[in-house]
Amino acid sequence: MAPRRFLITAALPYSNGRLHVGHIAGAYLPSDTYVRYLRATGADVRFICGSDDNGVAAVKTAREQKRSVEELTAHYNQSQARDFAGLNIEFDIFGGTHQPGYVKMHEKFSQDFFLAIESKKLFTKRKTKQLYDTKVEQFLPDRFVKGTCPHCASDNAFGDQCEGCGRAIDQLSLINPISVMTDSTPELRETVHWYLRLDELQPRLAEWLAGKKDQQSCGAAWRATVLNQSLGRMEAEGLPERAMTRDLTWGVPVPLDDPDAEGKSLYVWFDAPIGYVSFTGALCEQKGEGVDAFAHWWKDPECKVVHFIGEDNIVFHAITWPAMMLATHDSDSLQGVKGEYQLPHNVVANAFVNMKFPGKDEEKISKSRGNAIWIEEYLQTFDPDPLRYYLTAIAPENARTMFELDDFIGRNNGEFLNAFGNFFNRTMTFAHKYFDGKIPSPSARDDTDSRQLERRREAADKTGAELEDCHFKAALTEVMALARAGNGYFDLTKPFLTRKTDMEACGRAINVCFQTARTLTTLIAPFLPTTAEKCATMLNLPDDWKRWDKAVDELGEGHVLGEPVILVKKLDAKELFGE
Ligand code: B3M
Ligand code: ZN
Repeated sequence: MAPRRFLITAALPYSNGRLHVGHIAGAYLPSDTYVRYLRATGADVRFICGSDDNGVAAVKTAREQKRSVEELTAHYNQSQARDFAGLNIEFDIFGGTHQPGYVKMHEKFSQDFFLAIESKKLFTKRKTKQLYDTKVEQFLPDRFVKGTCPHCASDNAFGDQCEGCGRAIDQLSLINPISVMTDSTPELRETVHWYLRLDELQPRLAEWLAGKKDQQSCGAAWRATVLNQSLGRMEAEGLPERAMTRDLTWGVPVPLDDPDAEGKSLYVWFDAPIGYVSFTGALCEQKGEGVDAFAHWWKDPECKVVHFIGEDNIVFHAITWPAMMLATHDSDSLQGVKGEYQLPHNVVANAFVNMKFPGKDEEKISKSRGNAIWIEEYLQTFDPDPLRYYLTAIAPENARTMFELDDFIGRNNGEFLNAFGNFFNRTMTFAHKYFDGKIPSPSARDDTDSRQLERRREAADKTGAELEDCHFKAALTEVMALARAGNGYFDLTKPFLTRKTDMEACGRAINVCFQTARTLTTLIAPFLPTTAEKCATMLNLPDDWKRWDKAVDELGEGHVLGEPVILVKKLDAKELFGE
């Protein structure tokens, strides 16, 4: 049987800033964990990411910092790539929609996509009025205008989206619009844009989304927040057409031989998701398969496409992007037939993580408040795994959660070190002291032993089932429960006493502890790859130790162990914040 096939994407970070813990908790850590797990089950997976360079935000930041947009986006593209590597978030490719080496292919994919939709007559070209800043003589697309949200009255609304309620915004509906370039009140001028016929596509999109409510396999039913923000809103408010072009010279040029298209680019939310596809093409080329091999991942119903994103990206991944793909189809299939772009199997969105520092209130992570923990700074002092552990333990899968400094330290020292680290530590120490660094004989196991061994299988099954459904927090809880059960078994069988009275019973217990440790090594690997490597080296496991179906294999009597190392270090809050 052919292995299961997945194309996994993590939201393309805007290349106008550094990454903080909130970004990692949102899209990157869960996707990396999922990919590691899928590979452990033998699936064929490609994991795609890269920077989103064509945004208006980059133009704005470059302008503020008086550098070219090319220079700014290249700088952050590289800094983000370093942060991901430092956290062991291992994409198969980290491209960039405007980076040298990618931009040409990306433009081609984006323009072809635009033309495919145009040929299906699913764009309307229309004259419209748009806000214009007379001081800089420029139209003000998207985030270049700020104002009050017409839906929720938040003052934190931009010309594309409201930060308060997350709704997509038509800039002309903003109350009291202000140009962010000059802080002046813009005037209305006429321009021309191409609008995607979301209204026309709505009935099929709604039917497709409704089917996601009771999806059964991998990723199971879609998360409620994703369905609410897509299907729910669509049913409540209907879908208006949306402009897919901008008056902006930075970005992918509109590929039409039409004087009205001059000086215009594709909307960043049009080209950004196509980045997933163009980077797949670039990866195929790098692997010597040729660009066209991208279709094996994108245009084949046998491959499942899963997008990992933060909550503010839901509308674009669950409505706009599927609508774009549908708009290119010849068939009337809801999903796409072979040879057509396949709509996402799942869109996995996390909520935000707020920050809470000792003696301060919980607040949203923000650069201006200076309350972010930057990955670059974190990695100067710490290993990746304490952060990976904590961000999974507090994963904001259904609602916002809080990154609390004391809790971060406490969970590492009190929970991970105590349960997981100590179990390995005491088991290894025992074997080296009393059994010559080898696995002792299982001799005749009793019920307690069998129950503990059975417990391993249950843990592997439950952890796997939770991971299949993208319940990462629950999956980690299962792994930790097995570590605690291992400690419970150790305490109950008391090898530290039996070693003086009954060496056979002592060896039997230590043997079962090692079988448990072996299982824990495979189960923790998707979450904490560095820790798992250390475990595997200590246990001297065969090369295929990551395979999920090997997780409950037993280590034989006499198996030679590696040297014990410290698995989990005690952390001190002062190291991170120098209080
Ligand atoms: N650049 C994400 C953001 O809001 C946006 C994602 C694009 S994914 C195609 O940071
Ligand atoms: Zn709002």
